[in-house]
Amino acid sequence: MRALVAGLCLSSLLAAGLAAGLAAGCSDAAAGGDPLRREFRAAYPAQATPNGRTQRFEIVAAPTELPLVDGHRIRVWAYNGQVPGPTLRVRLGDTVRVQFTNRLPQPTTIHWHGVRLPNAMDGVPNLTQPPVPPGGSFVYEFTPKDAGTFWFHPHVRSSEQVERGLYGVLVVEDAAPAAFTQDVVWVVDDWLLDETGQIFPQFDTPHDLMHDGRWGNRVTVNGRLDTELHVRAGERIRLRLVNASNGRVYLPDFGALDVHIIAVDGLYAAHPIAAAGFELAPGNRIDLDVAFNDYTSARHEIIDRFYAPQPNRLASIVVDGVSDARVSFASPARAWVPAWRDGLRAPITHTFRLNSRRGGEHGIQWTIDDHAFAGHDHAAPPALTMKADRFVRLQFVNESFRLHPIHLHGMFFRLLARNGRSVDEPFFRDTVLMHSKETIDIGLVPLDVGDWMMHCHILEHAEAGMMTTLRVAAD
Ligand SMILES: [Cu+2]
Repeated sequence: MRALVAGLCLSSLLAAGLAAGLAAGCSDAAAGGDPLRREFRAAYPAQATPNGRTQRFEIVAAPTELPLVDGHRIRVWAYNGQVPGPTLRVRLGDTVRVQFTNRLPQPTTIHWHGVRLPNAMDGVPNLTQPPVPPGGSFVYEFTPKDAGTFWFHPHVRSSEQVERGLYGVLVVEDAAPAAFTQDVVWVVDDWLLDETGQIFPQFDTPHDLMHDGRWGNRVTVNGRLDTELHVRAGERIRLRLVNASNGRVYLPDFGALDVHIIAVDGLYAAHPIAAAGFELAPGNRIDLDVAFNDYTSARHEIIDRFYAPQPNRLASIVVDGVSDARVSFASPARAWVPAWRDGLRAPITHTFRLNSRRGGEHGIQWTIDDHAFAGHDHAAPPALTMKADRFVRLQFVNESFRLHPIHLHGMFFRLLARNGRSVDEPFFRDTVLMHSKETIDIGLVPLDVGDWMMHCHILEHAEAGMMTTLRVAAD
């Protein structure tokens, strides 16, 4: 209701002039008279709305051996003995309580990627919590503010720990979920296996650091080369794709299937979007609405075409038989997403320059504004302080030739422009892929106070310095 009133106010301001609009009681103190802030409205809520129910989970990180990829046994590090780790499913309003135990030979943490939560639960070592030592434990507890597809992974030596198999999915269902006939999670990952079929044991190699991180020689969905989803004609499913790779970007091709993106990085889009052409960078998620209206049996191969000369088969969808279900419902993709057409007229709050140089323990460092982040930098002042509840325009200049999927913790943003040309993405993101030598502009209204990481989600680049802290200060 509040959003509707704000919308009417905005149009009446435009139609009737400022004085009339203010006289009608449309001034919004929190917006500070800023039309871009006003346009944000309550695109996503400032506060969680707990329903009083707590969902308790136990997660143990430990080395194990599992039949993965083509089914042979691979030594991995896993959450609860699974790769991918468990999918934690909760309803919007539930409180998530995770009793975490570290049985790895290294310290670790769990970061809840994309979840807007209290800063102390964000899982960043030495910034929001001490690392959990081997044998140690930690309790994560938070109430998600958004329904959607999120994932979790370590934020300590992540280029090694994620690559060894530590990642899982957090699905926050709507309070009243749409009537999809199936709700399926596909975690996409690649593996660099050596000649013995085990995980190549050198991490952060000079090759990986100088290029786009560690790209594997096997591409799997849910840890397997042979993932198949069976559906019946007439079904309409929700398919949640998560890219858990260290560095690889995917461009999924669904062939003749009727596929629409309904959510990106957790949050619903303003309307369903054709799925073709979406670059799923490390950290990104897309939720797909797939309708099987063709009543002939068929086998559909889902192919990654990001690197055109070497397409990768991701998984298959097999349509067989006819469903009794009669599914007809409106797409849940109908969120309020500000267009921010005037976003590029707002002053640039800060321009971040991304580049590399020789030096550091790996021989190459990845830098933001000529600074390579090191662990002890958590004590240093943040790169930028933003005021909560104010529109901010950030610009990123990729001065390098490599890819950089830039991820912000604790907030969502809208992509405003690539290379100065405005883009119209009807959705928020928490991760955006920057191409070689590209400049992007993003707009956001940070809501959650605290120190939040911003880093490249190519984990080797982050490990070699492409990481920094943004502070959101109370207004
Ligand atoms: Cu990068």
